[in-house]
Amino acid sequence: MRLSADNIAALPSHVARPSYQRTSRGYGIVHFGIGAFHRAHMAWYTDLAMNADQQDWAITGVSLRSPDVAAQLNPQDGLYTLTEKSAAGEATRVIGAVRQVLVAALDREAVTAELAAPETQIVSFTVTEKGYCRAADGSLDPSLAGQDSFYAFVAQGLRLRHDAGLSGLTLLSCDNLAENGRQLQSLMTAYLGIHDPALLPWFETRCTCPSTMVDRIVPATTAQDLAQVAADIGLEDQGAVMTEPFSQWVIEDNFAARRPKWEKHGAELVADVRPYETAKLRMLNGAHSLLAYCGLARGHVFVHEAVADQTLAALVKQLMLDEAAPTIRTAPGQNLRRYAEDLIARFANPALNHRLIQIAMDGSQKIPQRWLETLGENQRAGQSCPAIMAGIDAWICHLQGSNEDKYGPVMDPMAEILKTTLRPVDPEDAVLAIFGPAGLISGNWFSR
Ligand code: CS2
Repeated sequence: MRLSADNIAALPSHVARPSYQRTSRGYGIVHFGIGAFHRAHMAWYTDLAMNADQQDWAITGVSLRSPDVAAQLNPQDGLYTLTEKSAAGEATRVIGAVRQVLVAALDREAVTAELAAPETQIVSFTVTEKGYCRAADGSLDPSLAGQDSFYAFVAQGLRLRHDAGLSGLTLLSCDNLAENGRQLQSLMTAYLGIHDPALLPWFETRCTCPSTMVDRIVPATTAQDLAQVAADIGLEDQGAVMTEPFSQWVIEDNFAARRPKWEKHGAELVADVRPYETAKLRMLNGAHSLLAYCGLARGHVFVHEAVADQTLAALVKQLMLDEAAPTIRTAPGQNLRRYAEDLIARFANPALNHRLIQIAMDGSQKIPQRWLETLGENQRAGQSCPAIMAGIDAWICHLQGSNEDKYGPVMDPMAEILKTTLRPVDPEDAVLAIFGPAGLISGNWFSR
């Protein structure tokens, strides 16, 4: 039997659950990209807020194309379990904040109607780096941002809100991009400039795009995880997510309309997200990608195995402390040495089974903000970055198929072009060929 509103009361007592009356709460958020990360992060914070005193913040999740999450959650009335795992044990909680999942490709009108509903205040995104449809230089690529992209839905929803005299929306990016809010604002502006220029003044004055730093490690759920959850809760839960106890969310305090009081539940509202976001991208995500490519090259499968390898642990510390940290302008009280120690401890979590191959995907989209900004800043200061260069070397081997026997084809929107461009080359030449001023991806990393 599947978990649902009808049987939630019968769950074993160790499973925490929403204490609020779900059906009496209204909707307030539309979220694009309702994968495991959103369910373990923003939906979890929102559920905690609703469990306390925050009222009408139920989430409509949207998948752009895949019907999978809708099939997992809709028969369960949007309910799913979140299990926090560490060496100390496990804790499971049912999350009630998500109430429905729409598949945009199948139900265009319903998605637009949710965006245009008077009660909607926030439209948020975890669409991954490639979901922003950016060209090589980071600007909007109109050939990628078509009618099936989130831009088209949001533009239509905003147009309807404008015409109905409703409030603007907060567009909240929760993806691992540098200054994700600022990027979203300029990409959305570019989209409207092409498709609905008359809406631009309203968008600029009534909508906001705060930047956020999001952090929680959420490995893809496996069949074994689902079997364990079923055994633990006595019901089948196809939407279950696994994560670590740690979570962090730093949000620029710049909302167009109302918002839940997430800060009462651990989120930090700040004037400037950049110091946190830069540290997170360059240190956590930078180290993750290094562990992924170098770890796969050394035969490891999981992050905790790779970080237990002394050679890799030394390389990761070198990247974080010698290469990335000197490039980060910290906020008062931010201690990068302690941050690095905490990250190593999180990576070592033996209960998560976070696969290196999951992190290795989409390198072309991740590497600029994870490694290249560090590399560029060090180059300008006359410093070399041996750890990052080792990572690039391992990435090139990965692109050339070194892990394909074990894991199948390279997953990257640029896999083909990178594979053919990168016949065995020196890492420095490769960086220039891919990311240099006339490179395949963004230029100017080294002259900025
Ligand atoms: C990871 C991130 O898959 C990846 O590329 O580096 O998803 C990472 O686990 C999160 O950003 C942690 O907050």
